[in-house]
Amino acid sequence: MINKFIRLLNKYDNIIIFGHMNCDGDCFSSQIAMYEFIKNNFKNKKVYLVGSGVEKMFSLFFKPHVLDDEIFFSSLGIALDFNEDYRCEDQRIFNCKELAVIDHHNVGPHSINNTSFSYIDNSASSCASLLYKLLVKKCFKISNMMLTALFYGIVADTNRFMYLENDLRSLTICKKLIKLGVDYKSVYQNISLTSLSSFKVTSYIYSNFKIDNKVIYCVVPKEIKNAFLDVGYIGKYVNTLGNLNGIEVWILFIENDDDTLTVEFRSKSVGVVSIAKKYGGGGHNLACGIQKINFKNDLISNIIKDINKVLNGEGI
Ligand SMILES: [Mn+2]
Repeated sequence: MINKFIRLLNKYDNIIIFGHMNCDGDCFSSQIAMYEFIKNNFKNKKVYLVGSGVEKMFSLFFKPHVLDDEIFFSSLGIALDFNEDYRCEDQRIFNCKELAVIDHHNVGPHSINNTSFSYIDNSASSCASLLYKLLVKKCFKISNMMLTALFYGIVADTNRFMYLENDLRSLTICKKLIKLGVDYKSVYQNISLTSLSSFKVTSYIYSNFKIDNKVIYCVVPKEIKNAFLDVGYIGKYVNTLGNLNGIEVWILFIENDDDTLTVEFRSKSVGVVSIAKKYGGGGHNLACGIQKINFKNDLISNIIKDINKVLNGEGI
């Protein structure tokens, strides 16, 4: 497989590396690792990395490149950490002469076709682990930055090895990467960095939660939501409430501009999706929600009452 990839690289003087929209740690790390690989093993080629990247990672690695439109037409494009066309952040990928795709997501209905090289393995925990298997070989020059990026990608996509699924290989890979000299402390420090807005949202939730028996919840008013639009969907902060000892269910109520509520439910072990469904929502047993519900005075207290009933083994 590596020979086919190298033959493809050899055909081009210009190579551009693409990532997906809402670039994440694995995607940007994979782009960095691929850039380093090509730069260090193909001295006569021009290689570029495009997209937004992940800002907090710039101090550890470098910023993406800004390119004029013309160069794409004579370039090889490499898509990393996505395989569906609409997921590519820089749609100029489709001006490239040929494409290679390396990804660990399921092949979707909009998967890029007509690729000259495709390495998709959805059993891998990260795109970075695929790049390790493909590129880290004795015959190549492998820079320390490339190794650090591969380690970063695996740690980011497994959420620090919490989501290994069936991919224990990524643990073995990380052990090898640390033996090869990766400064894992600097990676962990960088991964833990958070933005001021994110910090403020978290601190709002920590200062305004309420507890009712084994249920903890917080209401986020629209003024707070609108003051921190840059953090994205506030509902993803629901797990801020999930670690308190003795708590079984944690809920975030988010007020929308039209005075409706969006609700995120999480539960340690007792299924609560029946309650989400009762109020017009749905999802999984332990992670569910309501997209939109009219905000009436007693709504929140009714939902909390229902959660307590379910926790006590009563019907709702
Ligand atoms: Mn990924």
